[in-house]
Amino acid sequence: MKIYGDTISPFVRMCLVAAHECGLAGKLEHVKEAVKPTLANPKLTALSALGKIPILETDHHHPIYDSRVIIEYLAHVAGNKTLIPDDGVKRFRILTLLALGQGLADVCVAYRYETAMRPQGSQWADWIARTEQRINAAMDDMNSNWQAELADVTAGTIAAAVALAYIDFRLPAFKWRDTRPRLSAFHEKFSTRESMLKTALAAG
Ligand SMILES: N[C@@H](CCC(=O)N[C@@H](CS)C(=O)NCC(=O)O)C(=O)O
Repeated sequence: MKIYGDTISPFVRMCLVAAHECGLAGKLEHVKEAVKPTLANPKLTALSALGKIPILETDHHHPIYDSRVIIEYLAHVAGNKTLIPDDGVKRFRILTLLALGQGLADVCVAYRYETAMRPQGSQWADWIARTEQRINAAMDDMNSNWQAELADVTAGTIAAAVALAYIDFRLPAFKWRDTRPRLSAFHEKFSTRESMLKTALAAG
């Protein structure tokens, strides 16, 4: 299997962390492919009309995306039943935490595009303010309402941990730890996992 993308993308990193947690990292070749929001990458658009990363190419050359589907595929291939549990109540709680973590990453990437890549003078102040609120609200929710789920290693906690690491790396002005001690403790512990260390942004 191959996975296309750059670890700086939180969505790519979520998949790489999931691969480690499933014991599949050794079977997944990481093909580094960068993206720009205003330029199509022909290698990627040949695999996915959307041209976004990550894209996984199976051993039978079928493209799979997006990151949520790739994580589910990896868990399926590994026979892993803990990343996305089968049990109804637990399953949908974890999938909702996954949506929260991926949604947080999504707005953070959009915020970065708007504030660091869009030409000065074309930036939309109201959108920036609303997006800051959204980022803070998502982290407040994680800190207040997900304590039980944050104790386990699941697709949900992988998404949360990687989204927070992206904020540390790209949007450090958020200083999110100060008012969120439970989320901070979760992240500190989760970041020591081998899956996180092996995919650390500094590790390339
Ligand atoms: N929902 C997608 C989001 C993927 C995504 O937004 N990837 C960004 C990089 S972090 C990308 O490819 N951006 C390039 C573009 O928008 O053309 C997923 O979960 O995989």
